[in-house]
This record gives sequence, structure tokens and C-alpha cells, in this order.
Amino acid sequence: MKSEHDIEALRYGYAIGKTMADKILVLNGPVLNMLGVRQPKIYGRETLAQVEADCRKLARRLGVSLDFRQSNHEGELVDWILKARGKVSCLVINAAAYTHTSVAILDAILASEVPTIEVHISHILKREPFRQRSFVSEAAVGLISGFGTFGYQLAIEAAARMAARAS
Ligand code: CA2
Repeated sequence: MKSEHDIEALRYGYAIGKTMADKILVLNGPVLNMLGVRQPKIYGRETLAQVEADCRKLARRLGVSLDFRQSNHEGELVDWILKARGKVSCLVINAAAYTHTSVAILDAILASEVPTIEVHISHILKREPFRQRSFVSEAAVGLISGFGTFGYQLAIEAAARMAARAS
């Protein structure tokens, strides 16, 4: 018979028996499912599935479990962030266009009280003025931007170190 914790763990994709300190949630916002398919000059040639595979490899090496998700829907991202409260040690988020528009995602991060690392593939401060404003940054511990998809690896490394320090 599975406990409520085990069912939650399965739903979130966490390894049963791991503690909150071991869990990193990676969220990706709208249109990132098109990664590697269009605009390779800005976002590179790697697909989101390849980014996920690289992140999983690194997470295994670091001994942390990973839940990696993408949604084109603001409300779905908000729900995932709120459900992470008390269950994950760190949120890594590339909110894509919602970075620059979504007070709802900012409020969800603040309400979740989950330490958050903001990631962008491109260097948002060097792009159009509307991309230079980030609501996510108001709540994030730090920002990784401009390192291409390698930024996800940097964020997971930082998240694992933060979690180890906190536990
Ligand atoms: O640089 C980033 O990671 C961004 O978060 C990407 C967002 C953009 O709105 C942000 O300003 C910066 C765009 C994600 C859409 O990804 C695409 C992938 C392939 C083709 C077109 C868009």
C-alpha cells in the first residue's frame, strides 16, 4: 500500500525515499517546446528533450532528483509552482515570455517560498527593452542568462549546492 507521500512522489516524478533537500523542479514556459526547431541563432540547436536529458544526467551525478516540465499555459505553471511548496528544495525556472509579463508567476513563487533560480538561454539584458524587465527576478535568488542551454546545467549545479548547504 502506497502512502500519500509516495503517491505525491510518483506524481511529481521524485524518487521515493528522497528528502525535500534532494528535489529540484525545473519549469519551462511558453514556446520552449519549440527549442531547436526555430530561431537557432538566438536559442541554439538543442531541443528541450535534449536539455532535459542533459539535466537528468547531471542530476544523477549530483545525487539529486529532478522533475522537468514545460507548459504553454500560465495557470498550469502557477499550479505547479504552488504545489512545489514544502516539497522541493529549489525551483529552476525559465518562464520564457511570462518572465516579462506575469505577476501571477511572481506571486506564486513568493507564495511557494521555494528558493528560485531564474534561467534564460539568451542574454535578456542585451535584448529588446521589453525583455530587460523580469518579474521573476523580483523573487529569484539569482539569474543565469546568456549561456545558452548550458545555463540549465549551471542552475542545477547551483540548486544542488544550495540544497546541500541548507540541509
Ligand atoms: O532566453 C530565454 O530563455 C527566454 O526566456 C526565451 C523566451 C523569451 O520570450 C525570453 O525573452 C527569453 C522565448 C522562448 C521561446 O523559445 C523559442 C524556441 C524556438 C523558437 C522560437 C522560440
